[in-house]
Amino acid sequence: MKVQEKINKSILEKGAAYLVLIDPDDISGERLINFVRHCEASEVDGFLVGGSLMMSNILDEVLETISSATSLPTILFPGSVSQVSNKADAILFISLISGRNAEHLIGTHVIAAPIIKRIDLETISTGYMLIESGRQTTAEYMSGSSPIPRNKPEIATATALAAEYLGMKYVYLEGGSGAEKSVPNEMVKMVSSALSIPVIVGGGIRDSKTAREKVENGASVVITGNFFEDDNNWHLVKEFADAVHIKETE
Ligand code: 1GP
Repeated sequence: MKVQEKINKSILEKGAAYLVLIDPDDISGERLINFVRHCEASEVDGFLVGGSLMMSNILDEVLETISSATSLPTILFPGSVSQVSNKADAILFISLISGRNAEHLIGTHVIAAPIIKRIDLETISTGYMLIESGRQTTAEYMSGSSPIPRNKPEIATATALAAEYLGMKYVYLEGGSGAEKSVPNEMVKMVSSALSIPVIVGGGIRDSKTAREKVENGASVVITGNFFEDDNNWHLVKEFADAVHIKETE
């Protein structure tokens, strides 16, 4: 089964899917093995791997480590073309549709496409939208684009609709890793109600209540990253998964 089908199956059966973002700069080796096993036991649906600023050159190694420890899918979440790897199960083929920077809309994609074809990697076309979240995030700075104002859900909705009409498979509302504030519930609600494709929400989600609110407002996929970089929080992975899997806990 393709990765996209697996995610859609989780959405259908559990109400929403919960993916954990792994930044290869932050975790590797035995600690990574323990973490992914713990996530699988806690009913996480898969892993995003990547980041807007990757300092180390260990992407392949990290992907191999994850695959050796779990059968959950690994999905590249690339901050740049150098983050394409045949060790992943799929790649979120993201176009930064909230910005007007041509490189991030289509430029880097042209460079990556032949590589993806050659390694026969599943692509999941995703409209990626940065949403203002308090202070400036790494994704905003690195992409040289300004986010959609958090009090303008109608701009987010129009942008997301355009993504759907362009044939994209998902829309990702991104507060940015470590965001001060998560994407506003009203925006999640307006965008999700207008769309027939799944809406992914991530950035600045640090408690299960917030994760649940995103699903209650229409999110089909919730992503967390930073929060579980601290081992002291690992015991809460199951609580987050349960909060996102709304059909199983209602
Ligand atoms: C970042 O949406 C993801 O791209 C996750 O954000 O690290 O803030 O959980 P956090």
